[in-house]
Amino acid sequence: AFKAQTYGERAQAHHHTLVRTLFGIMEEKKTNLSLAADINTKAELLEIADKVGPYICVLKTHIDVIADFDQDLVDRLVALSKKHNFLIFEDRKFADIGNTVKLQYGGGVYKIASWAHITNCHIIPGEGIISGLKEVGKPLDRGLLLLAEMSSKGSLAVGSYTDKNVELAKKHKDFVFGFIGSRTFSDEEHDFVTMTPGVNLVSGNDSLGQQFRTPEHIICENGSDIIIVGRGIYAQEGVQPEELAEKYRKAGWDAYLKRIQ
Ligand code: 6AU
Repeated sequence: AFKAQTYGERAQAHHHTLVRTLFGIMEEKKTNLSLAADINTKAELLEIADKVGPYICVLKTHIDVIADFDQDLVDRLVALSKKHNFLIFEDRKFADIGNTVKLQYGGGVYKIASWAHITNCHIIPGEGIISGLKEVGKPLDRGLLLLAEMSSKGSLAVGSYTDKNVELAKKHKDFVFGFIGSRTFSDEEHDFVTMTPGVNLVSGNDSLGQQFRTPEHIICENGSDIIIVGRGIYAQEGVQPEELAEKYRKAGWDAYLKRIQ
């Protein structure tokens, strides 16, 4: 049912503050595109975030690959998120016990919870990882995605493990608002957001197990909500990232319009 509703309709009905904000941005900017900015210097990350900002709803970072990380980078990313109206998703993939992830999420070098609207985790340690992250993130109105599936070849996140993600998300829906996965996981009662990586305009693989599917497949057929695109946007020889971002924005949005029609 949620598959046929507009992002705007779902925003109005949603209990999670972050989802209302996210769907609102998506409607306003007509984009369900997230940039996976796997860039390794501060200057290049800021440059691409500023150029591609107008076309995306979410900027996804791997902050620990930035060689010259400093607090100024984070301050400037937050400023860009306000300038262009996008959310920041630190793709940290937490995977430890509750007490440890609390320290990793709230403190350390990166202080992720202080600037990232969204982060994600594996449920391999059990429910405590969600409870630990929630203690830090919920008071700040942050949101968590669970890795219900992965895009890589041979992923073990399938079957009953995937189902367990959905069960825990329902139990912690005051903080968990959705999943990394390839399709919708919503049912009649629960409206979850799915963000899907491994997206390219042409399907195929890279040499290290990544598997790419098209925006049409992911959004229209599978009912996912947001496409995450990295190398499709920033690694095309001779083509500007903003030009490619607009191409992916349009492909993702057209697939969404087809789905809700
Ligand atoms: O488009 P790409 O392949 O250049 O980038 C895909 C991005 C990378 C991965 O770390 C991430 O998506 N990712 C994730 C996420 C978002 O959690 C899960 C997954 O199953 N596969 C995947 O590629 O930044």
